[in-house]
Amino acid sequence: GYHLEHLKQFQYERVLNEDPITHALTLLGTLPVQDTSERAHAILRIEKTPLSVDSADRIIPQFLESTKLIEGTDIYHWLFGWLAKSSESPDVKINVVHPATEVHIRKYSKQEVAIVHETPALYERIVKPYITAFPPSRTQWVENILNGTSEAEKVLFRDPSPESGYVILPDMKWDLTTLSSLYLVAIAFNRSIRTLRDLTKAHLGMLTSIRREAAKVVHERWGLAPGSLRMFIHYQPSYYHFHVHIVNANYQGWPGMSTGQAHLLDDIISLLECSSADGPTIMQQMTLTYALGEQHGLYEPMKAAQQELGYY
Ligand code: M7G
Repeated sequence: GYHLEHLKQFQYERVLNEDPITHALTLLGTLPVQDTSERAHAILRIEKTPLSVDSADRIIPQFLESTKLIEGTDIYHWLFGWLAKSSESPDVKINVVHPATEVHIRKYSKQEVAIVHETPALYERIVKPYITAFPPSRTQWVENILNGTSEAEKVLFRDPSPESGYVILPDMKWDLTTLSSLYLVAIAFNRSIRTLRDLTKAHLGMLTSIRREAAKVVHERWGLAPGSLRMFIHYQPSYYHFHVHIVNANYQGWPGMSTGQAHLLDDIISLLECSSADGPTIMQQMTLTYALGEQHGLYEPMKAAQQELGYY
């Protein structure tokens, strides 16, 4: 497991990314591979945890060990503070990817993006072969969740139908506590849907069920009212196994919520409803426009194709 003794063997190589907004640092290094004498690349994303509302009344009297005045004037003062060691809330949340592949390292690296246009023809020629080339091992974590070998006790809803079923569980981005930044994910059992380009009217039942059950589960568990969820689908996603992001609508801080990448589940449902019963759906006929990071595997071929098509 990824306990302290294992993490302490991390050998630091370099910083992949820093994010002052989310107070996060992403590091690349190596960790020993279990039961071998080898080391493999490890990505550690270390993020300072939010201060919890539950401890608001104790922050000053009990949590703060020391302070240092930075500056002050008139009625205004700003100071550094050190939390007491005894504080019961964790200081950081650490996400570990190990062994990390080259694709992971590229995904977590700071990078510039470019807007590209993906016509249906470019989808067929460039994107589809790219998706198909991923080894199944890339979505092993999804298989583990679906067959119940990992995160089983975290599952909030399960419909086991192979065609239209799915599970809803907390996303690994979430700390499982801070309701204001709630983040769940719904993962389909149907393995044939790689992206929203594969969705058809036959999937409407599954999509509306996800919309309904997600709202129900957050109401029952956390008392969140109708309308408190923003549900969306990524294009491009990182993992080509169909899933829906389920996020507290009042929180905007998560990455991956920008225009072009996040498509509202409700809009996707509506686009399918507006599509003709036979023939390609609207999403299969559309040019999809989105930002690609320069480290993304599609960046070079898509950029070259933009020139051919006269977009650049
Ligand atoms: P995506 O749109 O394919 O990629 O979403 P993104 O990571 O660029 O957003 C995949 C979603 O699944 C993300 O929100 C991840 O945080 C989440 N996720 C990824 N993994 C490997 C796991 C996991 O092992 N468990 C859980 N619960 N969520 C994961």
